Amino acid sequence: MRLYSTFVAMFMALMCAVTVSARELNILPEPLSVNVEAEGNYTVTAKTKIVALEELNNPAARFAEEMMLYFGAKKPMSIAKRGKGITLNIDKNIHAEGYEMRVNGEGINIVGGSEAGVYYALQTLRQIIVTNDSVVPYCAIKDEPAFEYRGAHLDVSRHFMSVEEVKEYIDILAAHKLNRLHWHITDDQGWRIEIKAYPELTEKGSSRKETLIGHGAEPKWWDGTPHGGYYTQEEIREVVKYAEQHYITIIPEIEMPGHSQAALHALPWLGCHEQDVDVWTMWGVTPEVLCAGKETTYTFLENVLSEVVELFPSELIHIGGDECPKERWKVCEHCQAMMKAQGLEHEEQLQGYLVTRIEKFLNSKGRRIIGWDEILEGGVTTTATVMAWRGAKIGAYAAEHGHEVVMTPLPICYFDFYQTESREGEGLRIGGHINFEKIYAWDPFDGISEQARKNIIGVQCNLWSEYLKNISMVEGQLLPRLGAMCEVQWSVDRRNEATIRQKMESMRKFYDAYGWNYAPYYFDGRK
Ligand code: TNX
Repeated sequence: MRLYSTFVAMFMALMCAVTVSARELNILPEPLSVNVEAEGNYTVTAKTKIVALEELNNPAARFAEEMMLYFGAKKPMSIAKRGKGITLNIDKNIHAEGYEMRVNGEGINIVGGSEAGVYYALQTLRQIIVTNDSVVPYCAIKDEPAFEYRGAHLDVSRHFMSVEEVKEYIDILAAHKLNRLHWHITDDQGWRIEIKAYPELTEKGSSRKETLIGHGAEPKWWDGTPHGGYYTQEEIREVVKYAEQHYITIIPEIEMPGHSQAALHALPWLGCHEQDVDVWTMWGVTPEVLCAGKETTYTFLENVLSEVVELFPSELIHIGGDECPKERWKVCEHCQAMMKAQGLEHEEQLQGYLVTRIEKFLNSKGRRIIGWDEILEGGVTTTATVMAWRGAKIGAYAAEHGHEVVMTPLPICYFDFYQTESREGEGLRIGGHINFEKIYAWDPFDGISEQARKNIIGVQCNLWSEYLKNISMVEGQLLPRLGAMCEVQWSVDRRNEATIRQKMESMRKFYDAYGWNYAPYYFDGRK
């Protein structure tokens, strides 16, 4: 009897080993290669040691914290200089954001191309642990990203998100191996960053009286509730540091010369006629824009940007540049005089003049500009990076003409859009329809010549918050679609339609473990 039960136990153990080792690891985004060389598992617990030298303390500490949340432990996993467990090292011959990970009876051995590479290996490991009940099958993984720029945007002007909420957003991006947060901190509906030279910007420009209800069809209704909020410079520094610790660069966006009504409310002299305007309580495109004729506007922008570059180490600074109606400029004596003085024939060129002048200023500070694709219309030079939003064709055009391009075309990357055809149960959203499948099937290189492809530095999804009032709603728009997006960003050529659904089912466990909100539609099979 005893012999029989021993035999059964051995047989069961063997069966388990086979099933676990042979199973798909479900890593999202898809790594470069995954090999299962031997049968067996290594189980990670709250007591497993992380073995790392001082220089890898940051990725080790991040992982230790992230695992503590999962294990529900009282203190983070311990980090030691010697011993066995999860070993971290750097090998500069590996791609800077890449890594190699080997799991066997000795433990888990990770070698990254840099700190960031080690961090991404640990993100992969975290996924396996969380979605596989702490059991890590013996395996050898090699990995590196397809795109250098893997971004998500967050609009905190239309609805303010607290420091804690932005940090949670950063956590989600990091878990999907994104490395850029495009932070939209100024717009018509609220100026959200403290600028010491102009306290009025946040004193007056950071709150609006009320917000439009619905899509604003006639008759229009407002909610009668003030909405506001801003970040002190200290808070900005805190968020930048948090992002850095998660290997995410924050690209701040200071909108100009359009989408600036909140600044115009605070400082009316920024306008062509010193209009008395409110922090906007509607959505869309306002005719109230910064005057591009007065020298005081340029001084203002330079002073603001001087503080911005002190707060954000990002080489790229986003200067907006989108949706700037020219009605005010056409009848403004200052704008017309500036056009004459600069030999400009039409107002689009005046916008080009403003963008180019600001570009030169930022260059003098050692930074480069990125702007929405309208900046092409004003005749900007190829030193500017273009964020293609009005369509992939514009991105292709910019790439063919020598600009570095971030692809974020509206029909694929606007995560504020509805997620299902029927829109049933979704709540009010801005419009459109983008489901998981559409993003997953997208080829960001479509229509771009072989030689211009190198100019596509990356891909980004955008979270405009007109209809997203808090981080939970933002998350419901971001997840699970970010699952599709991150595979385009990190593993564009390695995507596999046959396995993605199973991977996302596995990711769902991960989202649940960290308490992140996600939309049910993809999982329910609703398109
Ligand atoms: C267009 S994309 C805008 C934003 C809106 C968004 C809504 C872009 C450069 N401008 O101001 O929030 O559409 O989807």
